[in-house]
Amino acid sequence: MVVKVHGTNYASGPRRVFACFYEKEIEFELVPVNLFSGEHKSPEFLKLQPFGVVPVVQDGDFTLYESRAIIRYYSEKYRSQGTELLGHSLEDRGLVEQWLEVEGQNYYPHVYTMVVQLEVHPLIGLPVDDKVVAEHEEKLAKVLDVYEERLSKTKYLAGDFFSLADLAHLPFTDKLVNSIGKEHLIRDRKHVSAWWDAISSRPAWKKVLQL
Ligand SMILES: N[C@@H](CCC(=O)N[C@@H](CS)C(=O)NCC(=O)O)C(=O)O
Repeated sequence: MVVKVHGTNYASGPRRVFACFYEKEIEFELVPVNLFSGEHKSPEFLKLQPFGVVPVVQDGDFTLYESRAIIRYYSEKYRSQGTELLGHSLEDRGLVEQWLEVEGQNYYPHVYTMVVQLEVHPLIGLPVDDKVVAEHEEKLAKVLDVYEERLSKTKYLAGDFFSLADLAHLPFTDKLVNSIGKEHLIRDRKHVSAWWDAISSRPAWKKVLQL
């Protein structure tokens, strides 16, 4: 059965799910949700996702939201199909989970705030608060120093294998590098830069960008 993904081809949460589905070779259908007209706040959509954000997936009778929960679920469900994204041992799995948490708790909040300021505010006619951008850039730089140290020892975050932890970083790192003019945060760090080149050149991610 084809999995329905309610979302958009340009939003980062749905893109995280598409990247996972392409890696795992899971067939899906994009059900477009118009964020600009506020379709995601409509009573009908709120029945699927009560917080009014995308993505949401519908797989037969099963409905799931939160992009990181979705990618964890499908990586487990289709463990033996497509790319193995959870590692091969329990310790690998522990490290995948650790770096998934780091993405969600330490990395994403700073990049998200910068994207809202530098990309979303100009789109909707709000001023950019340079002080907020600078504060989050400084905090993100410290987080990336930890990544640099880690990636000087292993090719990918959880070890020498590509995993869900790396994949989870794709949509917002793409924003950093290609949309909001903060590529230097990645390029100034030799190992982070090589890691970004390795993960962003994967065919699955290239397909997401072409969606
Ligand atoms: N933690 C949620 C975040 C979802 C989220 O913020 N989605 C954005 C698009 S990437 C959205 O729907 N924004 C519309 C809004 O906040 O009104 C997830 O990862 O699924």
